[in-house]
Amino acid sequence: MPVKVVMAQKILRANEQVARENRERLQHLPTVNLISSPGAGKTTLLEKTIQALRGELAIGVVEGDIYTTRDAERIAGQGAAVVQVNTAGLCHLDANMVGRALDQLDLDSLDLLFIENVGNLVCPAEFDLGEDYKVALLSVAEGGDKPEKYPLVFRESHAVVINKSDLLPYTDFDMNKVQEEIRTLKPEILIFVTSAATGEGLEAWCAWLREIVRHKRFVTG
Ligand SMILES: Nc1nc2c(ncn2[C@@H]2O[C@H](COP(=O)(O)OP(=O)(O)OP(=O)(O)O)[C@@H](O)[C@H]2O)c(=O)[nH]1
Ligand SMILES: [Mg+2]
Repeated sequence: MPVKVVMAQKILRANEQVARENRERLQHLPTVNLISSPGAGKTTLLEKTIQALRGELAIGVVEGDIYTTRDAERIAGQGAAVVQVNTAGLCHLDANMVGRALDQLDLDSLDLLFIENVGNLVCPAEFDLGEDYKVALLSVAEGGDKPEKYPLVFRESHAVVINKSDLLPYTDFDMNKVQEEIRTLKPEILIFVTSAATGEGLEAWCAWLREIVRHKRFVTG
């Protein structure tokens, strides 16, 4: 129906304007937008990342959730600055919601900002929030067909974290094949293989985070 298409374009155009304003506000703060299906391990990875970088990088988190504050409580439990955004039924964060969350954070006191998007592999990929990097998380327990079935999020992402590697022996997830399929969608994408449960692969992930912090400091002075 043509009316629906026009509405969607209007919504996305309005979002782009606010995303630009967010990007301006975040010009000195590297920002990573984490996107995955529900339960792939976004919050657990964030908890482990905050622990690993404690004393080194001041991390803030904007927590997107449809209704609850459970993830924000987990992040606050790690001592990081956190703002909860409840989307009240919406399946993704938009730039306006993130802008209001930024009002609640002391951006100058942070070295790195994460946005945990609402658990959903489809809608969040469409919305620019003003972040520097989208990172898609895929857990081995979800099945290896997800990159081909939900290509947009992988094409839009700078990096992919394949999480729950500790569960590989119990699944039919073919690590080489899935990585090939991801690289077919986006050849230059970075791929990290992690277990947020055991800590496997977190060093390489944290090394990349240190790198993007250094890079933005270098670029923006
Ligand atoms: N075995 C294993 N379990 C994990 C791993 N990472 C997360 N989990 C578990 O997976 C479940 C979901 O993890 P969360 O971190 O809450 O996932 P999420 O992506 O934040 O979920 P939503 O916010 O609901 O979308 C929890 O029971 C975690 O303990 C992992 O690497 N290995
Ligand atoms: Mg979560």
